[in-house]
Amino acid sequence: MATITTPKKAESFFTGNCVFAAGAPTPESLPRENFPEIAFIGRSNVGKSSLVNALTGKNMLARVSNTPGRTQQLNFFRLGDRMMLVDMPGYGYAKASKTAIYDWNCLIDAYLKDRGNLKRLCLLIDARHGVKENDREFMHRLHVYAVPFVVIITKTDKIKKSEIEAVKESVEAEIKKIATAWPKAFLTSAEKGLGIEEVRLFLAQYVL
Ligand SMILES: Nc1nc2c(ncn2[C@@H]2O[C@H](COP(=O)(O)OP(=O)(O)OP(=O)(O)O)[C@@H](O)[C@H]2O)c(=O)[nH]1
Ligand SMILES: [Mg+2]
Repeated sequence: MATITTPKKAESFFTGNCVFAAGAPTPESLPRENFPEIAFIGRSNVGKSSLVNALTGKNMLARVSNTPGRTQQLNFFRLGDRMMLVDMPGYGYAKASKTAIYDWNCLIDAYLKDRGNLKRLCLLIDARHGVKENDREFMHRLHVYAVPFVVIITKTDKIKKSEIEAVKESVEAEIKKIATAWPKAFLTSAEKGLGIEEVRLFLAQYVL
């Protein structure tokens, strides 16, 4: 099996030609293409769309917003003919209606339960907030559905340098209880470009 071992190669792997391929607001509209997929999920406003942009080096690819709950469908971005990156709608948006939460659950379940080409799910955690109860519930769901996932801590530029390691340790203490979680969490800042190389190197191995 080929491997990507240098940041330069991982960068060119992620930053090549990338296009919006499909948006899926309902289970029926999930695209049937069979490219290897990497998906991004987490609480509303955690920085999913920003991370997709940072990984691909394209600021305007996924829509970033100050308004939580902005991404409301699964957005599929195709990188050449290598893989898809999937920007998912977040959970925990305080103003979401009951119907919207029900629809979200149906869509997310449909995707997670039956996606043989999903190579790795990235679960994002905001460095300022750590793991919240709805993150725990979501991790439990991933465990039940046997979905392998990796935790990526976002917005590390928003906390003091001295606090970063403690956040990582507390997140890792949570995920080591879950069999389908990668035991180490990644520290990133999409804003400052921190940790992006490491995440690219890690993810590339699952799509080759
Ligand atoms: N300081 C800082 N701000 C960030 C970072 N990543 C994202 N943000 C900001 O956080 C806000 C939300 O970012 P998004 O990428 O839209 O978050 P999201 O998880 O896709 O949000 P929804 O789609 O609404 O669930 C925006 O104002 C971003 O500019 C980061 O690493 N550092
Ligand atoms: Mg988004």
